[in-house]
Amino acid sequence: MTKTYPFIPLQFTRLPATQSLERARAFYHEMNCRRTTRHFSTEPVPRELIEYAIRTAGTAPSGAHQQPWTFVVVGDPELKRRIREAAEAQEHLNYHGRMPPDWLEALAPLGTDEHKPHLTDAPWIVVLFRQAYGLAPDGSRRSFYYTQESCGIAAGLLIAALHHMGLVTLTHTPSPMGFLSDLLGRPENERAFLVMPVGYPAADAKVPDIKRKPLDAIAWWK
Ligand code: IYR
Repeated sequence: MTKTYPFIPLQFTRLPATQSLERARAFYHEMNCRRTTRHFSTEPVPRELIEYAIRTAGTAPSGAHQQPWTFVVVGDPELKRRIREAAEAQEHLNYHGRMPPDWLEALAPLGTDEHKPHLTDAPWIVVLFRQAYGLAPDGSRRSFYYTQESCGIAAGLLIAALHHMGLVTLTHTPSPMGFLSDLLGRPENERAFLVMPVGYPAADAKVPDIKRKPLDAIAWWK
């Protein structure tokens, strides 16, 4: 017989309306300062910060609370070098034939290319793997649900946590990502989902001068 979880009282602090608004504004302004940069410093970052960011990501809601994520944190310079080499090999194929012209055109304003120095400059690379299904130690499988959505939400919380602690990251999807399972020795149920170099920005880090869509372009009230 499948048992239910015991149900316990929700821990919830009701905030006064003024404080809610104050916090809403402050959090928006903080998050609106977040930028993705491709220019990282080689300065080390304490491991404890990355641990807290991953703990925060692990608070994400997930389908049936199956928590279908694994975070592999790479700090070893030789392993980072191998990841960069394999990612650049894939990206070379992407930029020189695999990506159709309209995709290349969409990327052109951002100035991206197959060179990924951030993968060796950043002190850490966090690779998020999505567990497509559950795998017990005896090899038996169990269905997992909404794993893409769950991992997307977890990645969002990780990015917010990193920004909040004063670090920068870059969301990288060096498609196809199968090489990461080999290099990082992951089990058959895990698929690389997102590669995120994490660190401090380089002193001369640059970002494209992009604008975000205003509220009235992204929300409709009915
Ligand atoms: N994965 C490639 C290409 C790329 C695709 C998109 I969509 C981007 O927003 C940025 C890059 C790369 O990382 O260069």
